[in-house]
Amino acid sequence: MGAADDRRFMARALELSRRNTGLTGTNPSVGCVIVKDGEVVGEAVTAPGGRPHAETQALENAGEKARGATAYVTLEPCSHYGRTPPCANALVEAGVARVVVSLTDPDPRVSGRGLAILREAGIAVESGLMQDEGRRALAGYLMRQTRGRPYVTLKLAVSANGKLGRRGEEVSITGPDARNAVHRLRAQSDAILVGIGTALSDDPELTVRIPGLEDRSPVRIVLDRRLQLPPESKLVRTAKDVPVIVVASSRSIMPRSTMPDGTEGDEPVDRRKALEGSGVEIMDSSDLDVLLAVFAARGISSLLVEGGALVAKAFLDAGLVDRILLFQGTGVVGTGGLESPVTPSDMPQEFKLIREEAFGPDRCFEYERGF
Ligand code: AOF
Ligand code: ZN
Repeated sequence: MGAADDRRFMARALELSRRNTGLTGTNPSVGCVIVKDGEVVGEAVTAPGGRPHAETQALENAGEKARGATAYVTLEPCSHYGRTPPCANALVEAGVARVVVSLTDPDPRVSGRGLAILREAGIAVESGLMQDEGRRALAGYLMRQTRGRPYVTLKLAVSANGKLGRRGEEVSITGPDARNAVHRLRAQSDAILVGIGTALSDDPELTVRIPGLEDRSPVRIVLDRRLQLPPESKLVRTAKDVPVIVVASSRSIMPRSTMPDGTEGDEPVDRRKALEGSGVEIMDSSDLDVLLAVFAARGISSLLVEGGALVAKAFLDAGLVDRILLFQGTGVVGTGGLESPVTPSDMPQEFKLIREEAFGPDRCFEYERGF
């Protein structure tokens, strides 16, 4: 088997890995493919919840055929004792002849020891195949492990002339295919965040509404400095089903926002009680870095920032955006249109275009900043 076969099987392992993104908790969603004489004899992805790991399941599928086989794994097999013995030991015991991995595991309990166990047992080990794809597939896990914060995706929808809509009013920028893609994106995220401006003007529910994926709704977070989120909003009304966190702050994380009528609303005294009574959790924080560290500590590995312009700018200015998904519709927003902080023709140079996709008449541009 040559290099092209190695890539083909690793691509398959990566595809498996992406299937459970967002479902494995703080555990990475790893893909494993076991190949004997050019044929796949076992394959698996980390189970929802994080256990069992991919390799143990793939070895179980392969049975005796694993002897002398090659295992392709998107992450270095583990070397620590969890609910089961380490995957590295399981591969040794199964008599696998060669192991090809994409990435080494930054978990301090593993980090190189998994590969060492394999090598010491005389297994041929190669590491680093299709690393870029591997890093993308495991971005949330890697970011949380190495930086102590979630991997942040900023999603924006702009009109053909680069506007985000109008202040205080919901404007349809993209069509149903793009909206569907956004719902799939939500299903893969641990949490989704908007500013109070978006919450007030759009009254979004921020849940996943794709048949079969409804139970994958992420935690919903609103940056709401002065607790302006109305008790009758969809977010608050559904807070007992899907968690809502409102981030209040004594100092401003963002510039002041106003109610749609231009006032700043009532003082937040009783609103705190009302929100809490509806099942909303209130956190106090004035610093985005600290806030993201708290989210990571609570197990949030991937965060989708969905709007609006002020929040997007705050995250960009703080250097906290890892990926931008820019949907562009065909319509033009005329007078009163809100400027988008980034557009396809005005993108900070650290963000590189890695993908472009059509959703019906709309386009999606994906930009990534390496980490
Ligand atoms: C693997 N294969 O499929 C996954 C791995 O809580 P535990 O005991 O499951 O350990 C979590 C760690 O296991 C996680 O931080 C990462 O190092 C590794 N995940 N390893 O061999 C897998 N999901
Ligand atoms: Zn393992």
